[in-house]
Amino acid sequence: MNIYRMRHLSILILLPLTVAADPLITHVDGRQRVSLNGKWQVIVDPYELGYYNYRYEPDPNGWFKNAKAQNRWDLIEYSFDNARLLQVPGDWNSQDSRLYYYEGTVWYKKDFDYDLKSGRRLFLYFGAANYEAKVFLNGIFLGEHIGGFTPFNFEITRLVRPKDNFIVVKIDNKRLRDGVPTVNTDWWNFGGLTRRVELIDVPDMFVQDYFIQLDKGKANRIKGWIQLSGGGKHPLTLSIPELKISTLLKSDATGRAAFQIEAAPELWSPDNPKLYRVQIITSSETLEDDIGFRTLSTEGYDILLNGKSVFLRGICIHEQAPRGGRAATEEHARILLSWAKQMNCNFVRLAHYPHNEYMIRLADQMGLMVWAEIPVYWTILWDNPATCANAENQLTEIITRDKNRASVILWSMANETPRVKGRLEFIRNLADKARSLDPTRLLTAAMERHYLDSKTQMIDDPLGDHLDVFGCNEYIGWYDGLPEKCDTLVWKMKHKKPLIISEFGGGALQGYHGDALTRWTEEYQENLYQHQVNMLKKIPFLRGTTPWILMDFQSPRRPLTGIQDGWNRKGLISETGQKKKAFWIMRQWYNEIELKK
Ligand code: GCB
Repeated sequence: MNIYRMRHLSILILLPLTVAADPLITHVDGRQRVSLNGKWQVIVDPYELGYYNYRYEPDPNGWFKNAKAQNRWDLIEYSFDNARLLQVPGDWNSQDSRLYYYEGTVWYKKDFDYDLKSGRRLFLYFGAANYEAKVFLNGIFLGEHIGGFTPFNFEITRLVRPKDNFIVVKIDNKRLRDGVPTVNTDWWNFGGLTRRVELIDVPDMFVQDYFIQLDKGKANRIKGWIQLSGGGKHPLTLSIPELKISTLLKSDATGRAAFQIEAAPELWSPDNPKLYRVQIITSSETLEDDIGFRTLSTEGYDILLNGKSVFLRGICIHEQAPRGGRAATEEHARILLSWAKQMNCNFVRLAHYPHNEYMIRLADQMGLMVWAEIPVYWTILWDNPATCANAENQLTEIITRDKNRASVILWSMANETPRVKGRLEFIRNLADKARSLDPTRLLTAAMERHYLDSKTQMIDDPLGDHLDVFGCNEYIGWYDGLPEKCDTLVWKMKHKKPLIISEFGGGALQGYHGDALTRWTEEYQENLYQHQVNMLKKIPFLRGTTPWILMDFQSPRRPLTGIQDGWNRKGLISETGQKKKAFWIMRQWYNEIELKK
């Protein structure tokens, strides 16, 4: 493959070229692996001194060489041995107060030994690194990855040695106008190795990836494919013991085995989050995963889960850890999703980018449906082909990672994008890509409450033509009038498609009390939610809501003065875990909806 040739070339000329990651290995938890989490040595490098020389050309003796002085007179201006330590997974901003608002390059280094047995291959896997990562092993460039929220891996079979390996990663979280997201967002741009790092040890021929779900709309047919690494015709077995399925398959010349199997699984739903142990057995390994089966479709205004209309009792969630920093651990995921359960949710919108795989796995187990999203947020450079390719790549990576999770019901293409030239083509291209990779899920985007014209006051966005579900953000009572405005509105939609109010809400500082007209008090927020709920109850085609947002989150758009103090205060729960009054309004409404089911 040309990637290998390019890598070889880059070793020869010693200058890092652009090299993409190797095809993603999915379901890393099911593999033989060794964690590289823990303390990494880091050097902060705002001028990218470790990468460019003084003519701003890539330096073949950059810091990825991990050079050490051999003599007293050697001039080497950096040393990982004397560097600071940071915890991985974790962002750098929340771990060192000097880096609180730092955006730029940080070099990470970790040593390891590894005894790779013959007949095995080794991959270096990153759950995510925000935003651009250049990865080196033993001084040699492996490749780079762009995009802060999706996994990537590099094969290191031929480069790894039994002792004294060192990985160096240059991570740069500078915001870029042509990036995805772009420079302007309402969340903090946490930098670093924000998710786990692992060595994945697989046999020569291994199960690269698989898609095992119910056929679209068919509750009695499991359909999909298994992809082996490399091509070639090999026998393999797909087995689901509990369903008494054991099907012999054979891969084709490309290493892919497509199948469809008649079956009658118990269906996954929030009330019954049933998962089946699925086994893929080849001559060299048995890979096991827990997979749920359910159908999804829309009919007019309805979202049908397993053929029945469902109301999505949801909440938006940022990947924000309580008390600060990027949520990085399974424990963080459990805390956030348990709060959603306490509110009686059956649905979560994981805004505004792909969240940690822990979230999706737990949602599968806890019975929470998921809206998964990519950071095509606000004012992306719609006409820039590289921006488009970047968004498409992030979408592909997240669908690749999560396509076997029953909890994921919606892929969201974008959030609050302006109706400008190029935007429609950009997002339509993403929707086409999503459908080609995964024909089973519904597609949506969070749009806005724009009227077709002021006379009819009919809500419209041409983007809705290309999606299955219409997501609409609105801030009536906060940015848009006072809470009473909710009482005066009549909702009309051009699209006869299910509507989700994908955001509404307002800010409150937990513990700050006053009357219902005083901004930032819990009482204002509570009153706003009361008016919102009364309005929402009257929208006949509403099929779900995800208020903004579960917990307060860090955002540089929220001035470091007084109440907000660097935090978006629209959470129903404070960053210290205290519930605000509005939390109980939502809980009560969701209880009522559930009782009426
Ligand atoms: C929005 C955005 C969200 C913001 C929120 C706010 O419409 O989608 O990312 O954080 O408003 O609080 O203003």
